[in-house]
Amino acid sequence: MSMNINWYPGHMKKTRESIEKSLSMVDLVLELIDARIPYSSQNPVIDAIVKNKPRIIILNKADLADGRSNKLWQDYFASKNIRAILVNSLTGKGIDELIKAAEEATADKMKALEARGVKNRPIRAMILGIPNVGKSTLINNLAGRKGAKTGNKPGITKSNQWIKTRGKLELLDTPGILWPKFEEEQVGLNLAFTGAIKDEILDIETLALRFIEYIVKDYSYLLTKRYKIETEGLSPLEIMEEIARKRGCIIRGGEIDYTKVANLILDEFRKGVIGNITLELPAE
Ligand SMILES: Nc1nc2c(ncn2[C@@H]2O[C@H](COP(=O)(O)OP(=O)(O)OP(=O)(O)O)[C@@H](O)[C@H]2O)c(=O)[nH]1
Ligand SMILES: [Mg+2]
Repeated sequence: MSMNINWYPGHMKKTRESIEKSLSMVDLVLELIDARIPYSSQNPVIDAIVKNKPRIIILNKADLADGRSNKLWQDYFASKNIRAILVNSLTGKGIDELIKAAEEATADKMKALEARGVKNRPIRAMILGIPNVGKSTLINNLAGRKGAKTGNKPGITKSNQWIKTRGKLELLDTPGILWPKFEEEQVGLNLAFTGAIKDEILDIETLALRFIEYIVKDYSYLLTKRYKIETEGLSPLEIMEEIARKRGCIIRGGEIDYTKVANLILDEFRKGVIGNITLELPAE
């Protein structure tokens, strides 16, 4: 498998420099990752970029992931002294907790500022994450109706604007788009399964097959429930063909429409209708 990696190396240095510039203006980093693939959706150099700045991990799309796995990932990050909050950016679930965590993470700094006479300074934060992880959705939800830009603030680079949100949080209006990992094959697959990378790393039929092969291990009951099929003893290809028959993905002459069924399966996974699925756990 080869992913289209040509884009990244050329842009990585520039991207990193521009993020580092923005970072110098914020008190806190909100690192968005996808709760279904927390490892694969985490940028490899995030530690080096963020350094010692307070940071909160947002396990976004938690509504699509497996509840038990969400807890395991929270525990895992807690063991590394990083707070991870479960968020659904579409509904706003978890955002109150996020705001509270942001206040706690910056409390010392705010106290120090107050001691110097700076009162009620907003908490300035920036969102970082790979493409499609939900950065814009989160910003919109945090901003609510107050989404209008607040204009330039004196002393801050003119091109950057701040968005007021609930609580004392203010967000830099441009999130930092990090590049995804692309060295490991499983990571590439996970990113493709969830739709995070649009690059055609595999044809859609093979991708769907790899997906079935993977989820049948832990989530065969969800396939049974959704598609009313038995998976016991069937190969991934046979499972795909069963689903195709159940769902009418058949072309004239009674043959399986592999493209159609592959799209259907991946689409239903991405929408969460197959069920709550997490594709990787901390130990792996
Ligand atoms: N179910 C669910 N879907 C979400 C959530 N957050 C975002 N989405 C969906 O994920 C997709 C990508 O969201 P965006 O907010 O555009 O992601 P982004 O990180 O801004 O993407 P880029 O601007 O391309 O880097 C959209 O279809 C959103 O509706 C979430 O918490 N739950
Ligand atoms: Mg966006």
